[in-house]
Amino acid sequence: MTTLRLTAAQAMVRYIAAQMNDEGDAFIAGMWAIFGHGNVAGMGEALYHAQENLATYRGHNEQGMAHAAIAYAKQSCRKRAMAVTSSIGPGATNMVTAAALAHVNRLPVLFVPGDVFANRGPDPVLQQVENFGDGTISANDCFRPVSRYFDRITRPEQLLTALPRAFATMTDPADCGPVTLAFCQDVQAEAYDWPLSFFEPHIWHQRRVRPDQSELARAVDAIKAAKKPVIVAGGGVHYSGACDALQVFAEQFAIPVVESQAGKSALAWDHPLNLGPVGVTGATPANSICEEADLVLGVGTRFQDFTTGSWALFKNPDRKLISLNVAAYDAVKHGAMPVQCDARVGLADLTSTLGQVCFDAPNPVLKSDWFAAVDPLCQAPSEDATQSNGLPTDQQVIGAVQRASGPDTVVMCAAGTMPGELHKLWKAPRPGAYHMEYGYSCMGYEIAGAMGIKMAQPDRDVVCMLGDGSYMMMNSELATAVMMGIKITIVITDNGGFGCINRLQMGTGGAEFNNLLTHAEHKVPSTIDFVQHSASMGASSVKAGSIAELEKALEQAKAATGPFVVVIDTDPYPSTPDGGHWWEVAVPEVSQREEVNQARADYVQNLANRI
Ligand SMILES: Cc1ncc(C[n+]2csc(CCOP(=O)(O)OP(=O)(O)O)c2C)c(N)n1
Ligand SMILES: [Mg+2]
Repeated sequence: MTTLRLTAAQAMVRYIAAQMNDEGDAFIAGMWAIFGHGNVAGMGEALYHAQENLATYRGHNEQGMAHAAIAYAKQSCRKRAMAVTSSIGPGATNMVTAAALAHVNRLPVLFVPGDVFANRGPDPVLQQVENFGDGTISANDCFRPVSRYFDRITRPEQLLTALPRAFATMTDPADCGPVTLAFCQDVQAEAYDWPLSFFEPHIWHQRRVRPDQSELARAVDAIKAAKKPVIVAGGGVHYSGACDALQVFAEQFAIPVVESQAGKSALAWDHPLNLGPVGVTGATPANSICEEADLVLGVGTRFQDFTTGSWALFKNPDRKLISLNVAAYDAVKHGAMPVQCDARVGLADLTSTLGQVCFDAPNPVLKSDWFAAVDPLCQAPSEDATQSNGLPTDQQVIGAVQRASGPDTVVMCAAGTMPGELHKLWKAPRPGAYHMEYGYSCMGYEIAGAMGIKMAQPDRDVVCMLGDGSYMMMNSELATAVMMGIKITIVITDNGGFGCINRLQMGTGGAEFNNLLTHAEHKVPSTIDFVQHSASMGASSVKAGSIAELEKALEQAKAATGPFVVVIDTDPYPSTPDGGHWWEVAVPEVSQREEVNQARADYVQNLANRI
């Protein structure tokens, strides 16, 4: 056996660089790294010598780097991913939130946190979390519940099995998610004689699981027996590359399609069968169809509460549920009839097996009425129109961004007011035009995520919609984007705090408290200047005092070569009232506040709709 003597870190890097997808690209497009104790000597040295085959990117915060990696994978429809390495201790645990984000959204990312000495000689080392009762525990055990595959590398040769398992997990459509290889720092530096064959290029083909024939037959019978079916398109439609197959299927049988946050843009917004956003942040066309549907066919959706209106949306008492999903876990949720398979092949099989059935196409008035109601909300206010407090609304901001966008624009977001408003209002012309991290809805995903999207698809314009709260939560990757020359447009809507949670608080009968900055126990009023703050990191930054100025700024942004930030003050109170379905948020059973008691009564009443 021909062998090559390398350290374990050198071997890991060499192996990673040799893993390909079935489109001829390296599966791991690069490794984000912040070095410190526990990875600088081992991984750092290995990455330095491997730069031609595996790029290293330096960020400013481990969580932010991981967000960029995850957004890269999501925008690449999981065809490509990135790795992130950190020092031991705080560098590592900074990535745990991002690991959870990737886990919830079923997105691949390779985490390589440094770990304590396997030989335990110098214990306790700097940043070591000592467990009094278990010598095998380190800070990295926090990754276990948020990793699809976890291993601690305590001997070099463990990589011979751990790395293939890691890639098998990241490239498996059902198991796909974050992988953590906690890498003991002494082991990183240790040499071993590796079989040369370990480093040969390896292609990971996308597995397209065909449906079991009897599951398919049962689903076909159920669809044939239905009168009012509806398709709920989830993120799996995108990850499987099934948008065209979905369109063919929907058109052949005239079945309406509704879209979850992750599914949005599967069909063009103006396709007659695309009834648009569904659920809590959904619109009237989709939600009214879903309320009456006697058959709900979920495709690549994990049916989270925002999609199902906390399971109160699909309220037809005769309603059947089919879940076409590559993961068994999702395929059987809520008593669904499972069709466990890849979305693309499953939809194609359904199309060819269903025969001649055809349903009544949805009434186009549903959509025209909806747009007649909400389009005016997105229009620029006329010069003399004054808002209740003189501030533009988030809907008007969305309208301005939409008007400045082209077919290749990707709008992205994760938390705050904007995800709900964009789900309802954004008109996505084609797959990939809408990138929403709404599985974990993690504040702070946005700027780093926008950077990852642009790295995945440099030819598309990326617009990051960002609340002032999310900006304050995590903005340091803006400096990274500046330094890497990554052109993204960031629209900061400054409504003086946590606007959406303030509204949720009011909606559940609560007093306005501790969400907007004006309602917090602060001694000095906020004077945060987002323009100066972002400019100090090197971004081009402007303030827009009105929607008209925002429109001008968005034009200016087109000529920018790096990040371009537009800050606009918005009204924290309005949100689009129409369309959205009830969301279950537990309201206190006992309160001194009459509004809370009333909200509790409404809550109990709404609970009765859940089936
Ligand atoms: C890391 C994290 N912490 C807390 C939350 C809960 N949360 C969701 S939205 C939000 C407020 C967002 O404020 P901002 O970004 O300003 O958006 P706005 O609603 O004001 O438009 C909070 C606190 C979260 N989603 N993520
Ligand atoms: Mg805000």
